[in-house]
Amino acid sequence: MEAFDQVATALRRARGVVVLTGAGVSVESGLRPFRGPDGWWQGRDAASLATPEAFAADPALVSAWYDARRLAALGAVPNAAHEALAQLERNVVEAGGRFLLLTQNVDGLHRRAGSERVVELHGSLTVWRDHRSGRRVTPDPTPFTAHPAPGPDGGWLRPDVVWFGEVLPRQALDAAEAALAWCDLLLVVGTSAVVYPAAALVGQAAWAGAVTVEVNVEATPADVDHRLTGPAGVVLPRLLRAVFGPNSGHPLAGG
Ligand code: BV8
Repeated sequence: MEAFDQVATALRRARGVVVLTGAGVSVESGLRPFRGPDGWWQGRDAASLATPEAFAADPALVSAWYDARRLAALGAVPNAAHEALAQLERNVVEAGGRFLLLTQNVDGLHRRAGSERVVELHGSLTVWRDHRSGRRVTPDPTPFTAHPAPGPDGGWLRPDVVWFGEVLPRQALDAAEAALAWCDLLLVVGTSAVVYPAAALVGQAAWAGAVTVEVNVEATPADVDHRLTGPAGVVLPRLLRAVFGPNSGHPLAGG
């Protein structure tokens, strides 16, 4: 039986579904990933922009870069992959199952697509905080007039994201680890699976007995049971139609 049918069978039987997503799921919404020919890290070192040290060294540069990404994310629209994952959540929960979406993405598109059970492992671009007091604010959807922008308590505004060298929010990690206890199917969608501790969740799920499936345009280092190769915006709606019937795939998706 080919991989697609094996995954469809596993999803049909699943009572606990966890999804781990990365930047690849937002590529079809026009947002750049990090790696690869069109990635943000192409010709640039992540440490030069996505670390507390980079912000301390050049807050104007880092603030401007994140503000540009914030505006791009606010201007983007969820694609068929986001929509399919929101539909999958509804289908699994309506059937009495459990569901959780763990995302490394900071673009907010999963929630805008209607996903509810979402954990943002690496924070959000749409929320910023005073780098001294930590007080959070949600800036208006217009470009900052100054970089860095003044915070509410005399500090500078920084994005409420997890930079390299910073620990993930305890709540997010706890929610992810708790879900692995009931997860019997893990979908790993659009991530290069090289950044930790998020990437370690794949092995932890497998170790806990879950079937692990990667949906990606190419194979990654993730050690999974099945690989479905193709754009998430095509593969996921097709998988939903195969498992939940013709009306459950997203009308936008071809095929
Ligand atoms: C920490 C937010 C405690 C900010 C991000 C263990 C081993 C080795 C290193 C470490 C380790 N533990 C900790 C580290 C250090 C570090 C790390 O993992 N380094 C890596 C580079 C080796 N981790 C940390 O620093 C973490 N903090 O551990 O704190 C600590 C501290 C110090 C030392 C020890 C412990 C914090 C990590 C979080 C950093 N913040 N983002 C921002 O957005 O700017 S990471 C960022 O990159 C993303 O959020 C994501 O997590 C990560 C990877 O990106 P992806 O989302 O996977 O995107 P990428 O472009 O790489 O890949 C896209 C994929 O999609 C590709 O596979 C492509 O083929 C595919 N694709 C493309 N189009 C499509 C598609 N797939 C389907 N459909 C398509 N259409």
